[in-house]
Amino acid sequence: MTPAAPPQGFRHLAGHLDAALQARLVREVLAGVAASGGFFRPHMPRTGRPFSVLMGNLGPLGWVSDRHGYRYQERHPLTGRPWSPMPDALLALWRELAGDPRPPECCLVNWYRADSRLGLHRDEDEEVFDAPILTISLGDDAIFRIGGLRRRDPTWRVRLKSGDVVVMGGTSRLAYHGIDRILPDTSTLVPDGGRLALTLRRVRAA
Ligand code: MD3
Ligand code: FE
Repeated sequence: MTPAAPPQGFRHLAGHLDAALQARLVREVLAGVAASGGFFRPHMPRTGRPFSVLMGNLGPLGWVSDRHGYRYQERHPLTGRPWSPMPDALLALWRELAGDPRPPECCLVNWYRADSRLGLHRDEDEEVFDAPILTISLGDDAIFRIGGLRRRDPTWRVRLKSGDVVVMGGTSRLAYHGIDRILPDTSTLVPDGGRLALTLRRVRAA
């Protein structure tokens, strides 16, 4: 069964970013990721299984996953370099849409190719859950799935397109969600193809 609507606090702003801003974000985000050491492939803590998604981070804290667990850290796991700063355009979107006076501390950059997926999970490695999560989709379309607070709750599917912004506040902040699949070659925005998802999070209280 599919619920009539996604959880309270979920907002899908379709087509929020114009083509020029999308192109600027791709350029600035890829330059920032390259400067700290490039994309890395995370691994699942218990099994060591590699993610099919490549990751990078921008901002003071970056999310990483390896045999030791999931965590936020200040440096790239392979180069030890600090993450590059978040582009101003991302901070401006947060100010416009997040409704929280504190800036985001992490922009996780997920790079999906044709066969990449992200299984159903909750974002719960942060120390605070009172700020929303904001996600920007760039490049190929994706089938996004969002459910409720329990893994077995019914889920709801949304097709995310380049330039869409999703805000997860309220109840939806801790809802199960994932990316079922990418629709390859539906966009030419990303130079090497695929989809970039930029996920902005507040990690710490102060
Ligand atoms: C709903 N990323 O990085 S974005 C993630 O497209 C993540 O890369 C997906 O899930 C992506 O953790 C989905 C939308 C998203 C992000 C965080 C959420 C939806 C969310 C947190 C709570 C509920
Ligand atoms: Fe997530």
